[in-house]
Amino acid sequence: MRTAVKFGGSVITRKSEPLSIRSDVLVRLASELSVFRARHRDHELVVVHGGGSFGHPLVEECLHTAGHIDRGCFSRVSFYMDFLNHVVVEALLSSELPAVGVSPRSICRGVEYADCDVEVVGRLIDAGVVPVLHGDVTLSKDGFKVVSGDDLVWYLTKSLGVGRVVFVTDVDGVYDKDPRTASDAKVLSGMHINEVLGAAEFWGVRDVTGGMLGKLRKPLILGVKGVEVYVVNGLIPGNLLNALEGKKVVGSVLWV
Ligand code: ATP
Ligand code: IP8
Repeated sequence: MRTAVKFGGSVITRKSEPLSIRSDVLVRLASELSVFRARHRDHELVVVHGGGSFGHPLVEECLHTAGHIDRGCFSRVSFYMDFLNHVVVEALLSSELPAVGVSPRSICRGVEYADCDVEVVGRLIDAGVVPVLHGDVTLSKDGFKVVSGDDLVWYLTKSLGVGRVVFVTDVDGVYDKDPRTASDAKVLSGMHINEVLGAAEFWGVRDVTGGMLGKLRKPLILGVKGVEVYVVNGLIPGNLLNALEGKKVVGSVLWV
């Protein structure tokens, strides 16, 4: 079986503090991934990480000042996303995982729902490597655009026969309403993503790639089917490992 794991920017970085990595969380997530791989040798993994406080604030600033992603912005965002990718790959290597960074801007033309030559990613997986992609900026026919890590997850899922997707975030799953303002807010679980979209409210600052709503809408648009989807809190130790092993988690277990 193939599993795609998204290390959300909300969990591996502090999204409200520019260029700030949660190193302790990243190292623990890497070790959970490593334990999983050691226990399940036949199981293949692909990792994607988000932009968090390395991607989103920079892109927002460009959109605010220039109104679009210009050349300077493209190169700055590329630099910081590569930096974050190195840190993530380094954490995985330190946990004995054969991780290799793959730069989406080198294989994707963007944009809306990614459009990438993922064949190389499939070959790396076949070779026993753990490819590590990330939300990025890319050159599309309409200029420089953002490619969300979420879109990449779904694109890879559709193209490479992924059977389980684990979104690691900073929340206890997909809530029906904002738990900070509604004391009766519940985590939605055991449903098709379609039902979740009908039952959930989405709040907060929509980051440049659409936040939680964006994550859940894309598989329906791409026509992804037959996939188990976990949205789990990566701040809770053991939660990622449990999701990978299909056990009980603090989070939402959904399907599409
Ligand atoms: P990044 O895009 O940087 O990789 P991420 O993938 O970790 O980040 P976000 O896109 O920030 O995650 O989405 C997670 C956030 O979505 C949560 O921190 C929460 O504030 C927000 N959110 C909005 N609506 C909901 C909802 N119904 N249930 C759970 N979280 C929600
Ligand atoms: O955080 C966005 O990817 P995401 C990447 O996975 C940038 O949505 C550069 C903002």
